[in-house]
Amino acid sequence: MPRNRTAWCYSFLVTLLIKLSIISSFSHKLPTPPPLPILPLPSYSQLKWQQREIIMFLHFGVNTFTDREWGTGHENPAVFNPSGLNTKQWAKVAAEAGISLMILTAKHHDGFCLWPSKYTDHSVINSPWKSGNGDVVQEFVDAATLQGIDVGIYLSPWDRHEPRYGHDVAYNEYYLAQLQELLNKYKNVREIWFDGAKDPKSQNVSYYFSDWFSMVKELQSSINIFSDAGPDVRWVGDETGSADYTCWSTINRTSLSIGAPNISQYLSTGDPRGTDWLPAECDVSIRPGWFWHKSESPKRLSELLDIYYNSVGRNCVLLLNVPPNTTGLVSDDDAHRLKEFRIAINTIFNKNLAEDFYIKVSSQRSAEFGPEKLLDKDHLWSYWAPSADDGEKDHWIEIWTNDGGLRFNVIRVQEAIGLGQRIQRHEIYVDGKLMIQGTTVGYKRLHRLDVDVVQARLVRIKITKARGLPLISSIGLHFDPYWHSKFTAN
Ligand code: FUL
Repeated sequence: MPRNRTAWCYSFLVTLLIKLSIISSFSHKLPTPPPLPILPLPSYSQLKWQQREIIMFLHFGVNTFTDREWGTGHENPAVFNPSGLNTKQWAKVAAEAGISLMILTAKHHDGFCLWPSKYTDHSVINSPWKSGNGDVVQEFVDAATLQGIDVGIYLSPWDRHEPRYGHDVAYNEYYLAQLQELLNKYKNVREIWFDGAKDPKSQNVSYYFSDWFSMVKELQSSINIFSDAGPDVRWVGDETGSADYTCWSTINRTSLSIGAPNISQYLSTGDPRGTDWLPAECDVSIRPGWFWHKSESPKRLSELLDIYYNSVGRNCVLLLNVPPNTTGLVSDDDAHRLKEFRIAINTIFNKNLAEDFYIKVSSQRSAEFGPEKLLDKDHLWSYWAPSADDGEKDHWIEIWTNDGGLRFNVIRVQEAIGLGQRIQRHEIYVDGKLMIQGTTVGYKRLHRLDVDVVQARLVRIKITKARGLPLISSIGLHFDPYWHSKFTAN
């Protein structure tokens, strides 16, 4: 072989080897990108809100002292006189219950302001509490911050005290002035609550929601605005703490208007074809009323757990109202019940029984999207993704044990909602028997089985209908010792 030909072959081989090693280093080291999202998507603030799961409402004001639910607006500010108001106790109770956001009624329908608003004299200024020098909102914000808890504010649009109510421009200017006052004075407000209620006799009063919402976002951009129609968080459509069995975080905002009748069902289910990400919040009180009344007592633990399964377990955030009493404290009964509630949730969910077993999936997109992602602690950005072209009609996950040792009565499924809500239908089989015919999943779906406990070898979660490929961030099998189903296992 001539010399120059040998040299050419040698250099060709070297180049080929270099190229091959570059290609193989690419194909071995670089991860597969995540799949494309399916719109609409949550905002950063909406994701943070969703992860809170349970937040606390505090209804407090003149009604606490007059034993009413809706004040007339003619209350004498002198009635507001808590003998031992201690917002640190509120925050401590909340912290012990694992709450990360508390929302206070700065003004309810009676118009009485818990902060010294310069735009009205119907406020703490004219109450005997701290000789008119107090500010409940400030004390609330300080105490929450000290406990590392975020704050939210409820400012009722319906104001039964203010004479400008019903005079559209004048009243909207007044309302907007108070909104600015609050959001300038109290920083880092994470949720603002716009109640759609109006005086039944003056339904044609206009609330300038667009002006209010724009002003809110201008003053505090990371806040979530709650109303019947969002724009960040929607009302679930009832006050029982329960969402529909099917609950989408997506909806069409154009089909909603604040305070409108006949939209409750749409609010409760959301809409798989919705173009807006607008997740639902379930508001309910720990007691029959929103305000504290001596004659009332807190719901039983079993009722609170039902509420949890029907709200958090159906892709919503639970806003649980715990009203301070006339002393200005969360009453012992409520604090005790809340603590029991937190202990129960931890007892049920701190242990994921699926962790001890073998997980098999129908397919996987690549090494980065395998079944082990279903069991880690990241419930948003670490997820199992099936392969796009696995030829299977349904995508499924199986949890296996060899010895019949799966003993549980709750199944948890979570979607990677950062890439959109997708699952429309799913089925769960236990040892081949169809136990659950489910619909939506969303951030979190909890199924309590109709048996007290199941002893099984195989659990199969089958996704039968989805908008695109399902992306599942977490699954869990749990045992709920508080659950007594109507049926008994055979
Ligand atoms: C309703 C109000 O009328 C109730 O008093 C309570 O504040 C509840 C959360 O919203 O619309």
